[in-house]
Amino acid sequence: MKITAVEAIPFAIPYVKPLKFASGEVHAATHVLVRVHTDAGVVGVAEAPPRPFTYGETQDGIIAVIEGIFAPAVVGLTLLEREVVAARMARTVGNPAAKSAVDMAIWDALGKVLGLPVGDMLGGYTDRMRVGHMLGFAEPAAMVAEAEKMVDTYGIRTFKVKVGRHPASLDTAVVRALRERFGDDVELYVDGNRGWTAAESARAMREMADLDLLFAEELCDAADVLGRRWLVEQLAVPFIADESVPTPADVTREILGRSATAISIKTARSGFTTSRRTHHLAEGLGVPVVMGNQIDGQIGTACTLAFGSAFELTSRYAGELSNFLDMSDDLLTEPLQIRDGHLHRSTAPGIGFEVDPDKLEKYRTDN
Ligand code: MUC
Ligand code: MG
Repeated sequence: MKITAVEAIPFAIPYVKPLKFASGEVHAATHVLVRVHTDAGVVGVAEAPPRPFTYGETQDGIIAVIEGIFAPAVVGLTLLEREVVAARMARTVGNPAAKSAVDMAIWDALGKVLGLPVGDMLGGYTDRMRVGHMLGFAEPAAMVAEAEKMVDTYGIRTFKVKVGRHPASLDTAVVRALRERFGDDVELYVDGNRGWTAAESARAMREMADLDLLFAEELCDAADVLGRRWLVEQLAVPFIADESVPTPADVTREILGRSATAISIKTARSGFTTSRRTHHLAEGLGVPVVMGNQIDGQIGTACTLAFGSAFELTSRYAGELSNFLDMSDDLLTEPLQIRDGHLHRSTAPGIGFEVDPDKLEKYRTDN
């Protein structure tokens, strides 16, 4: 069960439709495939999505830190020594997506060696999650049309609407158009990716007060400590901390500081080992959790699904599990299938997916 090598392979898969939001845009999945090899012959796999606009990581940087620091630190450890892996990687500041992919690939390998699905190893609460879809910036009519397609084709009925533009009426018009089109048939929430000030956020939320929003997420900069607390105090809906809570300590600070009242857990930035800590903390603090999307491909989505379905708290709300639909292709032998608004997790050992070697050959960018 010993780790013998860790590979970091860059690949790029274009998006059919780029995702645009207040802090950036994504036109291609320029991710890193991480493979953890073991002396049992089993290989664990996960992917790391670089998000320079959120965590400062780049594709080259992820490869460099894995090859130069994390691989030498974990080779020789067993798959059961996940806390030792976490402690050794924690000696390096930052690099959340790189650390998470190494962690999840180790869990994948462990599940494969034991013949158990990782979702069951983590908690086994349910075998499925409700799917929520993230609507990126576009004209109101195009965003409504995309939501219609998601309802009709996949049965998705929860939408996170990207906001944070100027003027804010561009965004409030979209949310209003969605509510008018679908009535009470859909759940709607908004994510500002820090695009507005606290005052702009408060004004926009007042404009949308009659639209029955489920949550508001990271509308303004958490560094504006008093402004954000002032905003959160006046909201009638839970305020999700996302970019501001990559670590459990950040969750404690935001919740106890009353500048957030819910959190997003993203396995792409906290893997399984740290996400588990974050989940237990959220449970203890009594705050709602939404399983977020780091603009993941299908591998990342399978990871989110494995973790989100493992606990009651993480599967209570729809998880953001559908943005891979915007990609032109992916790496899996069997694509994830959203049916009736749900994704079911695989019962196969490990996280439950297989990489197609021909697809990897086609999309890897290091050959
Ligand atoms: C999200 O929830 O914010 C966009 C930027 C990022 O870091 O994640 C995505 C989705
Ligand atoms: Mg967000």
